[in-house]
Amino acid sequence: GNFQAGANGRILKCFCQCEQRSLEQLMGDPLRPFVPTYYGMVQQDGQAFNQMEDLLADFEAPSIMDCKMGIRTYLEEELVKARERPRPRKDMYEKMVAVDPGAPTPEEHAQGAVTKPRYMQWRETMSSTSTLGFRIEGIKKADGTCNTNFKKTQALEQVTKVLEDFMDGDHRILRKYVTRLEDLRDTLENSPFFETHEVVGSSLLFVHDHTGLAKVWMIDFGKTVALPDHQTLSHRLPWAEGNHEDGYLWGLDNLICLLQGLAQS
Ligand code: 4IP
Ligand code: MN
Repeated sequence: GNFQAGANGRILKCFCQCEQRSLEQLMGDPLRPFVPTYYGMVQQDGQAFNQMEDLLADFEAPSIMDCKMGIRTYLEEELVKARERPRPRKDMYEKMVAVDPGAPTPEEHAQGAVTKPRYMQWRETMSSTSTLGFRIEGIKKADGTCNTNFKKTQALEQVTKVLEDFMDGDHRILRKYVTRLEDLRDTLENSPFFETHEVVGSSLLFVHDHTGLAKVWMIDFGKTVALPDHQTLSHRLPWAEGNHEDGYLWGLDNLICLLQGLAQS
């Protein structure tokens, strides 16, 4: 996989230059408390890794959820590349057909392949990415159960149910998550890094345990890129090709709103 065991309290993740650049800058940004501490690049068995804090270290039998943030899950440059030189992907066609055999066009069926942006956009519209600006990617609960079968979890009611189930109706945990996300939003709105970067394919990692510890971090910066000079983002405006908007804060607003609603029920 992407990970390897690291030293105590640290993990090793397959090296990615883009991720390294982002993590290094984030260590000097107000967002630092919401990001795994970065310990630099290391080599092991001839392979390069980014070494970072193991966010699960302080938990006892943690329950974990990964939410992918934003309205767009691929970079604008991938769209340009696919237009200039389309690279049909058989693997993505197969992933598509496995979920919905009717999804590919007759032409795509004949090719047995789809382009990456086509696949990514289809995933966005099948899930809550397009409608809510975030989607649930996976959950691993303290009891050992694992679920990554959320490709078609789109409706607000479905998403709400999954979130409720993740917290087993524990309002103490829920309130801690809401507070943490509100703090994160305040920090994002005042972060020089966030203002000047397009944050695509990044997730929020939710972790809690039976002791009542509950935290959220930003993870996965492999597609977090600096904007062309002096450009800044609102992270709330709709995306149109060329404006680089990622919908990150729009999604976070929706997520917070949903959880606040649950906290009051
Ligand atoms: C995956 O699709 C995810 O979107 C990956 O994003 C993406 O990696 C993969 O693209 C794509 O196949 P499924 O989740 O539907 O399987 P992430 O890494 O954020 O989970 P990229 O490379 O875009 O980060 P390919 O091109 O790596 O296959
Ligand atoms: Mn991810």
